[in-house]
Amino acid sequence: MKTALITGIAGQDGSYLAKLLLKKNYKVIGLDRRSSRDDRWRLEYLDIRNKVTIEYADLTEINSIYRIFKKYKIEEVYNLGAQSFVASSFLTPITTCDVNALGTLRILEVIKDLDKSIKFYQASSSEMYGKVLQKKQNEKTPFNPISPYAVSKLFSYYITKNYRESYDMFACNGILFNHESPLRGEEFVTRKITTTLAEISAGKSKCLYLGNINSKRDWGYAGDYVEAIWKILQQKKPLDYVISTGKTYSVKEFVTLAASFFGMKIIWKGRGYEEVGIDKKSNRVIIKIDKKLYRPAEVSYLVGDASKAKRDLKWKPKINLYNLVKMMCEADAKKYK
Ligand code: NAP
Ligand code: F7E
Repeated sequence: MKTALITGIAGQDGSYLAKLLLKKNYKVIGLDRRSSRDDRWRLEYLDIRNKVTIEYADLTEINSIYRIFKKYKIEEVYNLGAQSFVASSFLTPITTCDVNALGTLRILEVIKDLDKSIKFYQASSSEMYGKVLQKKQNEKTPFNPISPYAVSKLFSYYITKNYRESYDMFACNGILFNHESPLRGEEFVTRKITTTLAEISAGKSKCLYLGNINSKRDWGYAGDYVEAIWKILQQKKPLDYVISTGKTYSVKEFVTLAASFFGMKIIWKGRGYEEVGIDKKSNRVIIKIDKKLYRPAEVSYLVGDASKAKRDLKWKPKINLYNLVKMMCEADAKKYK
């Protein structure tokens, strides 16, 4: 039985990955920070709350990380813990970098010090491409980050590569494009859309306020993406991989599709901040723009080329956007049945 450590186990990817590793007969240790709220709802949702071992620690405190590595014979580390919300990174850039950038370095230092044979996975992000310099982004596309979040992730990307090359460590980056699920945090746009439309449909809310609805993203399903994460650490050589679907859609297209699962047909009228979405059946404005939701710098277009993952990992996504949105809408609608 292998032992794996997942940082950020209470998050979306941490929970799905824990479920996958348990299925593969791993002993799963989860690094989680103490919270005054019970934030283990995702582990409960997947029915694995009592099957994983939780250790309290914080990525900003190296001693707490050391303690876990000394206590268990860890063989694989999946570093998923992060301040992962891009919009917040403009408000708390220093904390974001402490957790996302230095947090990675702290783990790498502990591994280098204690046992260099431990395999390490870093959760890198398509946000690193930022204002894109190539139409479809792959492992060779130059990075051009435009948020504190993206800059913090770029530090981690390079420090992971640097420890691999300098100290012969099995350290890899997965450059994952956006991936969603019913377990996605409600602050991210996809889940904000599906939860608010469920509320509107149940008469609990009147309007969905959004920022830049023309932004385009390559959205996949988190359950598919954690399979790729695991596969990256099972390869013979430590390498970096782009994980994506290869298709891109605007936020507006996501809203229109999600609304259809609630029996609504959206007609878009107006432009810019004045644009609204009207539900044709009720003839009510149910989507409005709130300019406060725009970011100081906006990544307007992302689409990944995961050919290398397809070739080496034999990985491809199973769930397309239609089925992903359907799954999320059905899960959120259940609350009101
Ligand atoms: P998530 O749901 O926000 O989970 C992140 C987890 O990290 C949370 O459980 C959070 O704990 C924990 N965390 C935050 N600060 C910490 C600290 N100081 N010490 C220890 N843990 C801390 O994010 P996700 O969607 O699962 O993403 C997983 C990873 O992949 C993140 O690194 C993210 O940046 C990266 N990524 C995500 C995507 C995507 O589309 N989902 C794409 C590319 C890369 P709390 O619950 O206490 O806040
Ligand atoms: O925004 C636009 C917003 O916050 C997507 C993280 O997992 O993926 C995620 O980062 C787009 C942006 O995700 C609202 O401006 C419009 O263009 O869902 P999001 P993200 O910023 O792409 C990457 C790969 C990560 O690594 C991150 O950890 O949607 N948008 N209106 C809005 N976004 C939000 N959140 N809320 C709105 O009202």
